[in-house]
Amino acid sequence: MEVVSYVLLLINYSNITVMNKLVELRSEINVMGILNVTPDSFSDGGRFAVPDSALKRVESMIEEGAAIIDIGGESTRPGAADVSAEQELERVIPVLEGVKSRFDVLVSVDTSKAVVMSQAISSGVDMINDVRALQEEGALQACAASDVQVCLMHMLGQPRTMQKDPSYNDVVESVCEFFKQKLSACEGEGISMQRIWLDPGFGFGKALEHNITLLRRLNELNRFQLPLLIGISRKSMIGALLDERPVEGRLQGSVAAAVISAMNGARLLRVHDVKATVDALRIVKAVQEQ
Ligand code: 9MG
Repeated sequence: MEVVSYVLLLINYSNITVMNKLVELRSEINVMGILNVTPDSFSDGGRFAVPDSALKRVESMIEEGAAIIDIGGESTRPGAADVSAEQELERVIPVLEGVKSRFDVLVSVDTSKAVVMSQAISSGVDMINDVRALQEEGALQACAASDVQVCLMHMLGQPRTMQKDPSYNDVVESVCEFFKQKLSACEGEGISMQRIWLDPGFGFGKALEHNITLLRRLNELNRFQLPLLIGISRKSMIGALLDERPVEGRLQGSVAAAVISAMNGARLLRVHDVKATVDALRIVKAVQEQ
């Protein structure tokens, strides 16, 4: 076989493999492993800012069963400072390219900036995970010009101020109304619904009672018939429910919240503790499949 045909065959094969993985990602319950590449990351102390150690962390998350790795270069914890696009690009792109060249795994990039989205798309990202739901300038267009998956997350306000007394009449209905508007913006830009994920944004402009209500009524978000991505791992809500437990002691609470989410329809759990969550979700799947 000619070299050119052989290369084309390989490219087609790898596209089919990625497509199969995406179909599986949208239809089964899976785990997304978190890889923060921010110096001020709240849960890993910034240990993974250097690409080499980041790659080791990715390898172990894959071995533990993560279906997708979420790389983030902007801290979105409450009160976090803004980062420039240049800083974000410097942090995220080498890690994304390193992961894509070494591992056969889906990768998402957690960003709100159009320029970072576009660069990540050129570097082979599979999903854009945007906590600002494509509201920043150029973000809708950057995603529309690609075929990557897109996660639209609900947030009230901005990370710097979002936890200052958030208030809702009905948090579930507010989140649904927000999704309606963002889905219509996506449709208007030509982003197909087959690429969209929804995320209620636990801890993003929500008091403890709002987070509990969202978890209890999560199944109401299934009205959009789109896969739900849930990020609840080690969040302050878990700490608050465990007598202000610090981040290191939130494993069991986080796994319990992941199980509740999966029982209520979540398809993708964004977590720090991959193995424990994967094990717990195997129990959920066995019960759901019977
Ligand atoms: C980046 N990031 C931090 N928390 C998150 C959450 O709850 N959901 C999503 N999609 N991304 C998050």
